[in-house]
Amino acid sequence: MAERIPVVCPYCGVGCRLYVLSEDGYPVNVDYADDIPGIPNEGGKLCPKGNAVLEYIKAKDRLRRPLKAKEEGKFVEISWSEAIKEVAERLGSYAKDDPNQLMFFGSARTFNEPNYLIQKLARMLGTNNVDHCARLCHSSTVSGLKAVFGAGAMSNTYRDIEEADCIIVWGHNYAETHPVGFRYVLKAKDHGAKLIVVDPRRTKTAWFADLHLQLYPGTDIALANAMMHVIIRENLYDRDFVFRRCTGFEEVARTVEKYDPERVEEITGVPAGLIEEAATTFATAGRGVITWAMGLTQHTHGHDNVRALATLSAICGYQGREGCGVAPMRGQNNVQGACDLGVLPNVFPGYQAVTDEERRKWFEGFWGRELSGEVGYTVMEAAHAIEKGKVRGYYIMGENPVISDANSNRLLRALRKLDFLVLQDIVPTPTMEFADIVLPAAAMLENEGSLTNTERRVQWSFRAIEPPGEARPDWWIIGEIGKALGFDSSGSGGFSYSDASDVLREINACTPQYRGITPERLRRNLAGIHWPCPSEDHPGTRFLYRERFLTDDGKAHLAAVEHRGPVETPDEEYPLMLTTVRYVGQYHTLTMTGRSPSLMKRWPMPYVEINPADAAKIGVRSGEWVIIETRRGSYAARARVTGTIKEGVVAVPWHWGANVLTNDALDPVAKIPETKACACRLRKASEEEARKVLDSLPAPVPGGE
Ligand SMILES: Nc1nc2c(c(=O)[nH]1)N[C@H]1C(S)=C(S)[C@@H](COP(=O)(O)OP(=O)(O)OC[C@H]3O[C@@H](n4cnc5c(=O)[nH]c(N)nc54)[C@H](O)[C@@H]3O)O[C@H]1N2
Ligand SMILES: Nc1nc2c(c(=O)[nH]1)N[C@H]1C(S)=C(S)[C@@H](COP(=O)(O)OP(=O)(O)OC[C@H]3O[C@@H](n4cnc5c(=O)[nH]c(N)nc54)[C@H](O)[C@@H]3O)O[C@H]1N2
Ligand code: SF4
Ligand SMILES: [Mo]
Repeated sequence: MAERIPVVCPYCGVGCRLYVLSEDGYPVNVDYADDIPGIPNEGGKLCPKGNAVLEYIKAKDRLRRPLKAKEEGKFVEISWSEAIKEVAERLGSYAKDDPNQLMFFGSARTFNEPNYLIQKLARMLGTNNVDHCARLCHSSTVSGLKAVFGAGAMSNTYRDIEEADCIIVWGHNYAETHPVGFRYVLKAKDHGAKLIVVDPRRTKTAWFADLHLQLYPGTDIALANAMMHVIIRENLYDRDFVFRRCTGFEEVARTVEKYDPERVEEITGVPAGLIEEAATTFATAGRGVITWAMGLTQHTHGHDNVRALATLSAICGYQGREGCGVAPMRGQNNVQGACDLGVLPNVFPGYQAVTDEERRKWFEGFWGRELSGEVGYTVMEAAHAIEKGKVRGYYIMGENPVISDANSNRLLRALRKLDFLVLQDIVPTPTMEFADIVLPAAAMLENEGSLTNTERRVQWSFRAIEPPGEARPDWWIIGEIGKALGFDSSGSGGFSYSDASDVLREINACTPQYRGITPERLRRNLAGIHWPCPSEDHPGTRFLYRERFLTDDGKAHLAAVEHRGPVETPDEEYPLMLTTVRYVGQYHTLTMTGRSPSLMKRWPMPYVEINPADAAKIGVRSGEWVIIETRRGSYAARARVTGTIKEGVVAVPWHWGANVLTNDALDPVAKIPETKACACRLRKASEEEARKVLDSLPAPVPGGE
């Protein structure tokens, strides 16, 4: 008789629950969690990726034993004790010389507990050089929302989306990238809510929209300012809320005055009448939510983009009550948790600044070590620091930068210069080619721990099956390295833990938002608990800012921001604007969905979306090959000629390696690269030419099925 073990889906930030049917540690099937009330995926619904979770788990090429490189890309198996000893010795020797030569990457793909431990390890070694993929994702949200509201997370939950009267989905292909979460939008529509979508493409999400604002990439601030212009001009803003709970309104009003819809139509390509209608619909709805994702954040002005939307939400008074709020939809299954637990170069767990002397002293007492107060490198800064010889050792737990970082040709050159790379993953990846030591991790379903979904909801996922070979839980691996480095005391100053629950108890003790979220409570309550949860008898928090914002003075700091476009705009040489997107059935760098036969069958390859007018100029038809070129690299894919994309814009999914094309220019505050807008050119190609381009690039699924 198979056991039904409750787990959390290992893919996206919706955090769907499902059961794994397990027989003696071997997975026989998945089952819907339709009998657990209150979970994010009501009724147990799953998307195609959730349904296919057992396929990658069983991949034949899973990592089973620690490996050591003999020469670049060739490995021999070694024992765990040899691997741990070597890693600890190397990390220790860099740390002795200068700890800032080291860079640590946490993982939004694994539990809270190992993420807590990796930042603790980095900090105890003396560096704040620790970051993770949130930098390529929602770092603009974290910094932008912190500036306006005092906290970087979703202010509400799915229930508020369902209860809203108007929802703006901004730069977010919600229906494809958070498919089960999109049900809450559809339920809101059932009770009459209006849906406004802001996207250069007519996406699956836009099919459901009442209004689709098809803007030109990188013009979001102009559009948001024009909407605020209309709302203020027509007196539709919430005077009382603005007066009582916000600062900075006058400057916003002055700034948006010049963004009249006619002028903004010229910048954005969105008809002025549509801008007026969207502004009026949103401001008069009564209860409004704005969701956003990568179309908004991945710009050199991502921080300002986010501040503009937060300001739009606040002037309408859409904060601190039911059916309202801002919902930046977090992408990875545990990216919220990795941020919460301090896998960021500027904060300890619970967003406590490393530069705040009092907080630093507290952690020095807690971990029993002197800690650095210098803000560390972000993901992209670390890659650039390798070029200058400043960073020499990388510890990567569960990231695949060779495919996911912007401007990958530049990254490849940097990685060749790196002295020492440890990679902790569940399968071989293109990044492994550069590794000196590879540590095999148990995958999510083979492991237990807590993770935090996009709604700040912390859930426990149980161990359902046996890991392959000698693969070990991520928390165990970091713990062994910590002990081998001599951090072996049994209290909070060491790395001696008996299980993941033990680590979570330490998190409870140092992370105010997680104080009451104990392993015992999570194991009992399968629907999870939303942080902040200050004590064990606290039920958790559905929405933030009921009475005050989390800024120093308790007010929302409205932001007046000016439009500025992407750093690279089309010109004669590169006449088109390129953006990069996702498919519902593929996930990121393909390490998991690329090993899922059912998903590969339905979503087998990338297509370049081209507007018919642009396609006609190069004489290309759907299905034919094109080569895309930017100032940084070349890529090839088959064309999909479609009127759903704006003229002058082309879109390509980045899952298969399109980051050779993208721009690694950074937002000055969020340090996010501009992966959603750069100049490109296209030409029609023969299959042979196209294959030649692709063969020169790292293959996303080495030796996969
Ligand atoms: N199936 C699937 N689901 C996923 C993922 C996945 O890889 N596959 N990844 C997860 C992760 S980590 C994340 S962060 C989320 C991302 O989720 P999304 O952000 O929804 O995903 P994207 O397709 O990258 O981008 C969203 C939209 O932004 C639009 N866009 C491009 N440029 C601009 C612009 O300048 N302005 C505006 N307003 N829109 C623009 C694109 O046309 C696209 O439709 O998805 C999560 N869910
Ligand atoms: N051009 C372009 N580039 C982008 C984006 C874009 O929209 N356009 N989006 C960006 C965004 S939003 C994100 S979030 C990043 C994602 O960038 P990455 O995080 O680098 O991408 P993933 O494929 O999710 O890589 C995670 C790695 O973790 C491994 N893994 C999975 N489970 C576990 C586990 O339990 N333990 C361990 N140790 N490893 C595990 C996987 O096999 C994989 O190698 O990419 C960014 N890159
Ligand atoms: S919506 Fe996200 S969490 Fe839910 S099944 Fe799909 S990938 Fe998994
Ligand atoms: Mo992401």
